[in-house]
Amino acid sequence: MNCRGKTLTLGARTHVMGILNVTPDSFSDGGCYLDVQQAVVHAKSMVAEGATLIDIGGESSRPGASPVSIDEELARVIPVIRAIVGAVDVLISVDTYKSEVARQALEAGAHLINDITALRGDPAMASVVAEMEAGLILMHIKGTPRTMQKAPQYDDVVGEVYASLQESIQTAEAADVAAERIIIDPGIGFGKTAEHNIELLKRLTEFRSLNKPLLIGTSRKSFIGTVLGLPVTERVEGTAATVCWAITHGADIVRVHDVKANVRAAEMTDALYR
Ligand code: 8Y4
Repeated sequence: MNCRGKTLTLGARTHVMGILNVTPDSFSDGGCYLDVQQAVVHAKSMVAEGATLIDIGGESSRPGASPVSIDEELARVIPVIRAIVGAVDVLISVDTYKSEVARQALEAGAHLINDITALRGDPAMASVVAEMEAGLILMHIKGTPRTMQKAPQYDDVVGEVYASLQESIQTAEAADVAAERIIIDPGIGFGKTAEHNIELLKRLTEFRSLNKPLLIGTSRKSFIGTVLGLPVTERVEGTAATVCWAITHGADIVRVHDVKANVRAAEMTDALYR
């Protein structure tokens, strides 16, 4: 897969995407030198631990989180992208559903857009990604980050997520996003109960017939806390178990906070499975 001139080789190994926190200190709206330097240090350390992609996000996608303005998101994310593109030699994805943030992020050197609305958040997103020849992650969400965990219900969670992703793929390709630059993601934790998340993972192989690379994000999520009865700080091993499972059921990329532990788990699983 080629994203803005940079190649990601899929199939031979699992790729680990490291999550970069870009939450500015409470007295600034982003771009502060110390915040940017801290982000660069974190990105470099994740690359040293084996991450081959870095996901940069300027708006919290956590349950109940409120949206931030375009200007605030740009102020947080653009200085960090510029600094990281010059500091590490891996793919940079930007977690945004806003087309103007996406355009400026790609101009600043990012390679792909991680759209947690799968093109349902901003009607201009697909054309920006197409024009810029960027990669596109289409993630399923039921509702919005603010509303998604208010008693989500499905008749058939796998069927509904599959159909929704299929529609988003059609939207992307109709807007001339290259078919080979699209990655799909069932959106673990986004408008799903613990039981829904577990069913999606049990039946993960069913997503293979969409014929797109598959990304899975389970890292530290609450369904792991529900199963193990552990707080967010104690979910590394539970996360690693889901990473191994996801790899053996079709995942190409895993999005994680704890890069070192999950790269080790992924490399070992690749040696057994691939
Ligand atoms: C602790 C800290 C516990 C953070 C949970 C969380 C995904 C994603 C997120 C995902 C894709 C998160 C932006 C949620 N999850 N993008 N983003 N796939 N593509 N929660 O699963 O990390 S944020």
